[in-house]
Amino acid sequence: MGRFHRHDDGTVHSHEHLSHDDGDHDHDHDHDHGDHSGYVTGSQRVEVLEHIFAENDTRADINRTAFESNGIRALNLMSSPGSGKTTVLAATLDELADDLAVGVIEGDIATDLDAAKLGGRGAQISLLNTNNGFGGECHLDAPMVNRALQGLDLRLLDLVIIENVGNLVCPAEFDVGEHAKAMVYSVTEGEDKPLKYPVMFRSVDIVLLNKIDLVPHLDADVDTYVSRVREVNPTATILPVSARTGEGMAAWFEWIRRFASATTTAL
Ligand SMILES: Nc1nc2c(ncn2[C@@H]2O[C@H](COP(=O)(O)OP(=O)(O)OP(=O)(O)O)[C@@H](O)[C@H]2O)c(=O)[nH]1
Ligand SMILES: [Mg+2]
Repeated sequence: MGRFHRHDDGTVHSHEHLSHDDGDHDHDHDHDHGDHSGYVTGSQRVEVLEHIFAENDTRADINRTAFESNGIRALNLMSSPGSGKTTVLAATLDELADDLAVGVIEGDIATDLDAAKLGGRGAQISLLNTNNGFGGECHLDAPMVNRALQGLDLRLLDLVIIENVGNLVCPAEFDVGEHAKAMVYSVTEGEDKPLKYPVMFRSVDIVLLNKIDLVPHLDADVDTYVSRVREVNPTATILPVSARTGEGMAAWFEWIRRFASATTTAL
């Protein structure tokens, strides 16, 4: 059976990986723009989707229990490819190294490039390549994170940060057992993105508006970016930052310390 997930335009995106134990399989990127789904009725398709998300959510609860029974807070960090997740993470690990035991689940379709960049900064790193038994998925789901937890010694950790696969749509649809969702949105992406791809922007607790060091070189206005995020998410914390220069990063470090020390999901 295929795995489907919802896109904001209502189309359904299928993958062949409901079972994660069936080895490598093809990544089916057919988008269902008409009824080529093989389902007899729309309600049949809805039932399948509900089943798939219910299965994910059950596994997410297992992950959350694993975090909480070890006193860990978990953050799901998402963005388009290249917005700056790894650069933000590297600075964050350096900042927190003396006070908090941090674990990173590094989700990428392929390579250990990001995991290597984060090594040597005092954190435990567990790499999960989705093209290694997970069909090259464009997001992490709860079973994948569950697998990656085996690469961390949870008893020693205070905080786990999950760097999701770079993708502006799919990762937001899957609860992986985190306590909060964060996203990096860079000024090079264009100010229209919250309106065009609202699902992730709506889902997050905090948006890091990254690469503000580039504003003088772009036809970009930080206030417009902030107000576009606000249009789709009135409550998220929005922090303009440059992971490159460090500008604005103190506010992020303060946020993540507060998040890590919270004992409930209240931020
Ligand atoms: N000028 C500037 N460049 C940045 C900043 N943050 C990240 N970059 C650069 O942007 C590029 C992508 O950064 P990454 O941190 O790899 O982005 P990512 O979101 O982890 O990328 P994927 O994991 O591939 O999705 C790299 O060349 C970074 O050096 C920033 O604040 N300013
Ligand atoms: Mg990265």
